[in-house]
Amino acid sequence: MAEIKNVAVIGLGYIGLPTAAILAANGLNVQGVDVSQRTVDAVNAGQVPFVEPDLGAFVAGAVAQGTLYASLETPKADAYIVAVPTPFNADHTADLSYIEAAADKIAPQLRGDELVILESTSPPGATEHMANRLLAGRPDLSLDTLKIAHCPERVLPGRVMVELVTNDRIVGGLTREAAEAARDLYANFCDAEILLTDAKTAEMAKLVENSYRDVNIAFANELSVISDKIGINVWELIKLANHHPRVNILQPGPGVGGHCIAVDPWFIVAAAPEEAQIIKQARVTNDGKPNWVVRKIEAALEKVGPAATIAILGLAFKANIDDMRESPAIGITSKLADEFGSARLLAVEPHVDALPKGLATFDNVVLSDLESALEQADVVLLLVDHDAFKSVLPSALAGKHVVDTRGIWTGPTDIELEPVVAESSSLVAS
Ligand code: SAJ
Repeated sequence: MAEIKNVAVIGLGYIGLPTAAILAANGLNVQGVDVSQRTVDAVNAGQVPFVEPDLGAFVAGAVAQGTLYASLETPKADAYIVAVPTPFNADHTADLSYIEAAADKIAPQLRGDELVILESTSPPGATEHMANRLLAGRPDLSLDTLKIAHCPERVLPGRVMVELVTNDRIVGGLTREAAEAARDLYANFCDAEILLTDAKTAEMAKLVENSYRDVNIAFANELSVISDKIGINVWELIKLANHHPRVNILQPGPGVGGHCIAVDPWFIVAAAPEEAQIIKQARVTNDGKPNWVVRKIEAALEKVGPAATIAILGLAFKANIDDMRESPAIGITSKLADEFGSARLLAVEPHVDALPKGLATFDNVVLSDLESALEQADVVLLLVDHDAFKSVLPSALAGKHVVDTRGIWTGPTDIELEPVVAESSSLVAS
């Protein structure tokens, strides 16, 4: 195949746009494609429609240089990178309709020797499914010349522009030639190892990485529920256990959010429902944690009365970002608003200036600033460990009922031991 000069990136979201921008910054001609006119216009104006450090400078630079251009239409190109959403259906199976739609637009543009990469996190077999869809649209072509590969993204939101360069990558080809062509394309910007395998193993590797984290967070969440029941501080417990050279327990929280870890394990469960027992239980455990938090607030309201004011600190799915997708904090807040109609909920989220749609419909929820929420609250519920909350003084919490789901105020502490009565004489052999 001739050298790749023109790349089309389909889907200009959290992964597609950074990938398009970094390829363009490394000398390739990149056309970004999106179904949203708003996204296309923003990119062509050199702007980024969401928050991601350093991405703005990459996009503005590439657009100004003329190496990045966005449009609604899928062009002819030497290589295609498909980075569209793969949400799950109500039964937890993957919805591949966005991948199918992208393939249907690519097929008519193919000459026959292009590289087509699926980057979207996908269930095992999705790359083959995309290939079949392309070939159904173009029965005149075949995998003898067309190169199809899967190259899952592994970047952490908030560090995308760094991790695109520094993270090792896995490339799975439907053929060896496809894997090698994809490796050469990613080598334009990736300084780390690029490891070749087959497409299904690459699909599973991505799902397994996120499931590994989900299972380990579930272990921490289970420990937090057990510790609460037997009356010990879970953060102190984990800190101590992690002193063992081969133990590294993660941190409990109010549940697992984001668009990856709370979603991807279900693709494995759907592929092997009988076999994926631990992976499925981890999802159930983590999805059950928000309800446990709601019950903690119910217990607090039994003490302070139903007409209490509750300060809810944090709505994002994790610390120091504005992303609320699949955030357990949103689910917990709406459940509280729904179940405890006489309570007043003051939601504090320093990274946004309006309540998300799901919460704006409740009369008893308002967005508040930290100081006034703490001042008025009878109950303080900490859901996200934003830096802004770490400096809250103990005096601001005095006399209030505190539920700290992230352990930023309540642990790990230096536990006060019972004073040891020095009966030393009896221990010394006389
Ligand atoms: N969480 C805990 N306790 C912990 C760690 C995380 O409760 O000890 C919670 C967070 O609060 C959050 C959720 O888990 O609600 C997920 O956060 P995260 O920081 O673990 O992960 P994401 O979703 O931001 O990004 C993950 C990353 N995957 C892994 O670390 C294996 C990232 O590398 C992937 O690229 C990304 O998913 C993705 O796109 O798949």
